[in-house]
Amino acid sequence: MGNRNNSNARGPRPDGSRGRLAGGVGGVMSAGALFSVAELFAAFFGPQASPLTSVGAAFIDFTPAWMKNFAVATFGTQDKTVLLLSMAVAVIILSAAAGVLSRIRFAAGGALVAVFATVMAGSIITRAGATVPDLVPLLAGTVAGLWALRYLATAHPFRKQAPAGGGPAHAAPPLAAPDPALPAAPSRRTFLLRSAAVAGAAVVLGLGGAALSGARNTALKVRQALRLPGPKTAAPALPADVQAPVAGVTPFITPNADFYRIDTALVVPRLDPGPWRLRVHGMVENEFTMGFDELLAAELVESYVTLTCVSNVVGGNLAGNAKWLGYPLREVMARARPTAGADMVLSTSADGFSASTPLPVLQDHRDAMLAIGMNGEPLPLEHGFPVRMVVPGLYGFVSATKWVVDLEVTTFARKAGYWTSRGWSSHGTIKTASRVEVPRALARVPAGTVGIGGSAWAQRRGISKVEIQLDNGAWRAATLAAGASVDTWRQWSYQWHGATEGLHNVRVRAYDMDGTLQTEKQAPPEPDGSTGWHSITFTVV
Ligand SMILES: Nc1nc2c(c(=O)[nH]1)N[C@H]1C(S)=C(S)[C@@H](COP(=O)(O)O)O[C@H]1N2
Ligand SMILES: [Mo]
Repeated sequence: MGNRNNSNARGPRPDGSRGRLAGGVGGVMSAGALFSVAELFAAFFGPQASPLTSVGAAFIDFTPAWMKNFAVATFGTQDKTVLLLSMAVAVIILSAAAGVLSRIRFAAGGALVAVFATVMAGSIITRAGATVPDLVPLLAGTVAGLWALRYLATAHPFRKQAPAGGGPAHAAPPLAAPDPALPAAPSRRTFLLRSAAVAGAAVVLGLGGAALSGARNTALKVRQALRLPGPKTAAPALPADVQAPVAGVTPFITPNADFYRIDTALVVPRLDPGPWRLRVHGMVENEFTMGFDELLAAELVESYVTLTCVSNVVGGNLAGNAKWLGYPLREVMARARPTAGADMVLSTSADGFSASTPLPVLQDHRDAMLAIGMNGEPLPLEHGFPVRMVVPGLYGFVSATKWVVDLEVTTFARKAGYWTSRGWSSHGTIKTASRVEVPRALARVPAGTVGIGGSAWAQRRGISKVEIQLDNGAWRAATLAAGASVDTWRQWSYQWHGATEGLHNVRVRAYDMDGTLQTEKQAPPEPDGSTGWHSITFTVV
């Protein structure tokens, strides 16, 4: 024990580059110990008690808007993978720094770990629904991390054997020739063994912790066993020809597994419908809470609605169409009875995301709902299980709150949603959009007749006409597939006969039911949705 207890008091150790390497390795291993032990403990608290989850969430919340926009624009729905990787890199760099420092002066390395732990504690305690006991896993993890740091810092990385007499291993000149007479105290071998032991323990504890919280979480099991009730009013049957007759056009109904996913949740919230409650409050005469059973027993509606993300670029694929089953928000608002002056409903999710929806939109006759079903199934966890909002005509960032738990009737003057406070608009009516899906950009297609097709949307208004332009020629009317409702996208097609060999360009534009032409003006997604006509180039061979 003498070694370990004294190492702390030593001055700088000229370990050189190998010493720094060992310090770095020790630091990273210690971070592994910290996070895995914390993960294990977190299984007994909520997901917010996991430092990985909460730090990740804080990372997302504090990422500057421009960087987030860049991430979504560049990596699309892969943005989370990229975020996880950059977080991993940050953790490795910071923990390696603590490790290197700990070999020079253990107290300094330990202090740095304590600083990191404090920052993580801040990110945990500020999560939605977090309480002080949620800090226990972090505390346990920090103790384990500091222990591992010490355990590894006191093993010498490159001296084959350590000096006798209980003297600290690192007190001897680092590059001194090993003295065969000395007993095998902390040495390179010890260091490697200890590193392997810490790494192994971290992997076992981390995976064990994840498995344990998986087993303790009932959301998946409850979802699997859940039988949804039927709607009081079923969605009208889809016309036979909603699908444009061109192979390769996006399916009219997006299968749940293919539905785009955009949210700030690093770890998908796993809410048990049993204790789930929706709190309705604020500027209302009647505050109340609703449980999941109440929703199941209520008169439900069913409706096809195309969801669209404001981050979608011209021609992009952040849009999806599903048959939703849910309880009308109009009924929720009627029961709450908003008071004069209220003009917005701030919906908040279990993980702290929020969206500002204009109050009238939740009171008119559109099928704005608390959705519990998606294409005949309970909502998939990543699409908001057990309950989310679906509001025809508005971008998701101001309406489609997943894992929703709170509706506050308020005003735009008083409150702002998650993205509004990060540079995006407070309102988000979906803009008319159209895109070419076939041929794919840069495709090579055989000469003769070329099938061209795609989708267009103007939720709430509906699409009345789509036109295409070939090689900057005259605009020609495309054939519209049948429409399901004004709230869904509409497919179009065009058969180009006698296509000649060479490079070609096709451009598309749509008109809504009011006869208003989609604007040609190019605009980026920020702050309230992209605009411009989509065009692609392909080669006829
Ligand atoms: N809880 C929560 N709900 C959310 C979001 C979020 O980040 N968190 N993102 C919104 C955005 S920006 C969009 S476009 C839609 C996407 O819904 P989807 O992932 O089911 O396609 O969810 C909305 N609801
Ligand atoms: Mo979005």
